[in-house]
Amino acid sequence: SIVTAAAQADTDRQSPPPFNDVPQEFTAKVFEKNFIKREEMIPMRDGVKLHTLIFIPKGVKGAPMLMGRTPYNAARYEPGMNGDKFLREGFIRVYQDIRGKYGSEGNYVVTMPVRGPLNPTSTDHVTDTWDTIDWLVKNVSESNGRVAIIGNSYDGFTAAMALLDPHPALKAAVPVGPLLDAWMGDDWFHYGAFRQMMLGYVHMQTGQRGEGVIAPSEIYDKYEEFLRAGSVSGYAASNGLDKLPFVQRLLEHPSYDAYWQGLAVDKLIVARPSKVPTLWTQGLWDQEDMWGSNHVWRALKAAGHEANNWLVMGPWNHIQPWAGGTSIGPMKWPTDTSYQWTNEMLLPFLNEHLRNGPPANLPRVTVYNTGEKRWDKFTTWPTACDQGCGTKLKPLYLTANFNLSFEQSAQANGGDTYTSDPATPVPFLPRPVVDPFGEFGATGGLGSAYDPWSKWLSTDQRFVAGRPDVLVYETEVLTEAVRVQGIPIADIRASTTGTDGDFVVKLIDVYPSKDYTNPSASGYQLPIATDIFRGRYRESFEHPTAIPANKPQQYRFELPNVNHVFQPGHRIMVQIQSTLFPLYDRNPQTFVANIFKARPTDYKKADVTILRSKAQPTAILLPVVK
Ligand code: PG9
Repeated sequence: SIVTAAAQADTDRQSPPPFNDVPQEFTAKVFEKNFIKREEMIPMRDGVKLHTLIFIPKGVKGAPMLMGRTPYNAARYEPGMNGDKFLREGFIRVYQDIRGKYGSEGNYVVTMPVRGPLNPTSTDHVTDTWDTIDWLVKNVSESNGRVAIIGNSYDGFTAAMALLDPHPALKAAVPVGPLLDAWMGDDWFHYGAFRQMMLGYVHMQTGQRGEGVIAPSEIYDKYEEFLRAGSVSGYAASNGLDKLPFVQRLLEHPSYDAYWQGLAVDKLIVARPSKVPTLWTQGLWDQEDMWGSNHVWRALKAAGHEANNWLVMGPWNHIQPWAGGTSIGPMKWPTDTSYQWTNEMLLPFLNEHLRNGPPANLPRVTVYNTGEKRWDKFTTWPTACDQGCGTKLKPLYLTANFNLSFEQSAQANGGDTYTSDPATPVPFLPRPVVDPFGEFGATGGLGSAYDPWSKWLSTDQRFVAGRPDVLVYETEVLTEAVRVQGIPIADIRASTTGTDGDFVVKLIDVYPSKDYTNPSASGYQLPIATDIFRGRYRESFEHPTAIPANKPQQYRFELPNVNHVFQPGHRIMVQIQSTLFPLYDRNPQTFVANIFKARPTDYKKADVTILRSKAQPTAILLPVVK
């Protein structure tokens, strides 16, 4: 018989068993979140309302509050079904959009200065935090009236600002990788060299109030794009970024003038120290904010305020304090150091100060030992230093034939010359270099997690070691371990044919040529402390001066903190170069009033000679301890 297609389909549907895995009716069991969400617009003293999300574990009473203040969208922090670690531990979590961002009213000013000469209004992060805490303790009935503030980077900056006039209910603060002095060594500059790739960040942050929309750029490789644009102002103009007020402000403030000094939160905190227990935390390979935590801790200690200030430095990049602290490059740690920080340091600290928990008994300073792969506890830090540490810094000298030695050269003359050409700057990452805050990096969130940006400070330096404009000095293979605990100082004597110039110094642990158990670590050149110094600031950060051509000059600057052991079988290496491009803008090597506005003709090749004679020694002063 003839069966129509429709009749056949009917039969198929009805014939048992139905050939269909999608039942006619199905409702999955609905699991309920283990917390309640409140959304509030909290009024500040000037009437501006700040968008605040409050997550309360179900059924809690007398719970402490853990708050964060962010320019990155409070809603993004909403936890999943089971809450986050702290909700599960019974903390109420509070996230607030700072003034002018996302759901909050008011105006956004990048790292808004405190009220005063740089901020003529009646409010700042200090008052906004105070007003928010005041509201929270009066309006969150499930709380015990105690608050801690915590946050990473920008949110670490807002956490630190709370300390300038803490509300009595603020019982603890945990600034993690906070931006505190953006000119000296956090996001915007390092010793005056400008981190021009942050322009992508300004684009994302200030191009709009809400989610960062990045206009696609025509060139994928930022190395090529920045090179073609010439100066920083040329780049800003070619991308339309010169219309952004913060970019305009940056372009007018290349030096450490009153603007940057007034923004240096570490100095403000030392001038107005609080009694709030504070756990300053940072990564040893933080690609964005290497300055804040350790400098403010040192300054507070020097001013006699260490009793309520603790310092933790872990083996982390900018985001690793929060997760994935098991490795850096091919180097694996035996434990998850992020998990240890959260569980063994942070939680006990919060419990002690917010719930009368047992004393956390944190050592004053805890630093991961990146050579012996374990946490070390210190009663003070650094262990060796120029003055007042008991052990002095030990110079590791550059010597002939590109060697390094603890013995100073007896040579009357000596130096090694390279040509630094602004037309072919040394890349800071293998090309192509993708903007972490640009159209690719920013997709799906803030670009700090963007790989390889997140790892540039720990990248194997073999990719540049063979360049003629990178000087490479190394020790013999070590037969004994060299242990360093503190802050190495680069003490460079150099002359240049130019009238300005930058100096990049990398202290490197060279792994043995063959590692049978971890082949990818073989011969790895692991930078353990890297920094850049803009030569015009060698005499004053505020008033730059031209470098006299061909006259030896001294460039002395601190490198980032280290707690490391160069193991037998390894070598110590030092690399010196003049550029780290395109992360840092190029120095034209001709002295001009404002480098941001240098003209194409100002960019000139220079022959740079690193001196290593008896009279003009170059050394890295190492905090060597027994
Ligand atoms: N490092 C980022 C930042 C902080 C402050 C100003 C500009 C950038 C951040 O991760 O928040």
